[in-house]
Amino acid sequence: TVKEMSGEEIDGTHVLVDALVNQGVEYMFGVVGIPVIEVAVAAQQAGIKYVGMRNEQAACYAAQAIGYLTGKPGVCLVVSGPGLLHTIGGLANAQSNCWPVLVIGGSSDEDQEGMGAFQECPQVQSCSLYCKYSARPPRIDTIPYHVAKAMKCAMYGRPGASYLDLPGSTLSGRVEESTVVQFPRCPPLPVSLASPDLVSEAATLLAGAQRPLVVVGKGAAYGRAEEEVYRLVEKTGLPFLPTPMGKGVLPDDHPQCIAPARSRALLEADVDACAEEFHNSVTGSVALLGDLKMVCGQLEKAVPGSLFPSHSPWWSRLKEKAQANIQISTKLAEDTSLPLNYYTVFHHLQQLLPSDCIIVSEGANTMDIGRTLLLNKYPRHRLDAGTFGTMGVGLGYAIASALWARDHAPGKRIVCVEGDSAFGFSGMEMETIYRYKLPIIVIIVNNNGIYAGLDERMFEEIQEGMDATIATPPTSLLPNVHYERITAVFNDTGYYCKSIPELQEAVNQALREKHKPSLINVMINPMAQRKTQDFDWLTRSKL
Ligand code: TPP
Repeated sequence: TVKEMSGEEIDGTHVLVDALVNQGVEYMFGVVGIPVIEVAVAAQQAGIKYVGMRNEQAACYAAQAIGYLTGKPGVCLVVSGPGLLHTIGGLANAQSNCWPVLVIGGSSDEDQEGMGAFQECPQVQSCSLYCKYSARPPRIDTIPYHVAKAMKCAMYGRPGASYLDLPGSTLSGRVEESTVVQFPRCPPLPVSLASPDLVSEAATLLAGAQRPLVVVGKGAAYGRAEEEVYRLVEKTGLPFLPTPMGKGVLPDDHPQCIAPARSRALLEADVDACAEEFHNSVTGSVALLGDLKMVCGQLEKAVPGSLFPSHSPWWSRLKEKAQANIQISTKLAEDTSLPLNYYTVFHHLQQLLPSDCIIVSEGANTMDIGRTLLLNKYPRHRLDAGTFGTMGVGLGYAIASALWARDHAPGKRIVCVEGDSAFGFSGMEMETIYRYKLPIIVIIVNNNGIYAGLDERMFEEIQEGMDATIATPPTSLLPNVHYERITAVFNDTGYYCKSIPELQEAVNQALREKHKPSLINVMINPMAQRKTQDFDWLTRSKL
């Protein structure tokens, strides 16, 4: 632990770091400056793993991904004013995903408040909209209390974000060490069962349902309920549909996984189980509130076995649609003509990637089509734009995943599949990845634009003799950008692929290089599209 500073005194920085260690914080991500440099240094000295990032937003994404993977918040450490404001997107994303995170912001000295202090900003108020708990410890000796409370708020109930504001004067101020009382580590989350009457009611409802569906969300992954969900699904024979990050709670290739008929299943289902929110869009008949592990166990005991044998009409209807959809994407995937399309690229990536890799993904088409073709076998092995649909999360999530894998699952690979626009939001984190030698494979699916772009010839024609700001489509990015050459500034070589054999060689080589990052730039047809969707109601605005 941390030593006292001089004689009987200790400064606010070390009280803070002691409290973080005491609460079991393992990872800290941040961008340092006044007044938090000393916090990062003291944290490292105390054994907290510190990762210096290039932007606070990405640092906040990384810290919350650690929260998702471990159940314990990662810390994001930032400076006052703009540093803190850059984390707001991250805080909102964590709240939306229900992932625990603790942001710690330095702030201007208290005795200068209201006098135009350096980077002065109403930080506690700014964060309070996007946090479960946002506070400034009023005195050094109260820091441990507020750290304990911030950690508890991030983890208990519905997980989310906490913010603690530490003025420079508090961090550098000193108190007698004997006046500081450390708070005990936050006990594990209390869990509850659902009401037994409601469980029986739900079991009866399920037994009488015509078109039931289990929706497996990322809450099941976060709550480590994989075994209980598995037993419930296996016993009942119910079809299940994973949400994007619920993929892998049960393996995607499980015979009851109905993801290929996702739209039909959602459209026609009459009973949902394991839904995260009650009565939000449709008033549910029975709502079971409790810890998912416990409630699935209760429900499994209450329902009869083999409720939905595979020859029931509902199963036949879902399977027929799943078969048809698989056929369409297989046909698209077989088309290896150049330039490549999304389906061909993802079909081959699926063949090449190890089944236990963590897949991080963002983009629009890249993420949506990738989700259907890149299969997950294990829980918490897919991290993507999530509930809030946030672009820019990918590299931060990949960095957190790589650290987690290094410490808890050595040898596991992290593959970050990015749209070219999505990559741009946090692209400079490639330097972070190289600095910490994280063996992440970043694959950019490059279509020269947001959703779709233009080829070089069309782009030149459109801009010719025109004001570029009037002529260039807002969805366009510069065609044929060699993103792989970014690696040259880190003294490395990336991969530029236009065909499947080139992609295969690049991915295989990147997988062989187990101790270094790789960046693969795959060019696809700028006009490549998703297959047409039967039901637009899933994406259509209700207003
Ligand atoms: N800004 C943020 C922070 N989040 C967003 N979701 C958007 C903007 C709007 N948006 C949605 S997807 C996307 C953008 C900018 C990028 C899509 O392009 P790309 O990543 O290249 O993937 P593609 O669809 O081309 O495969």
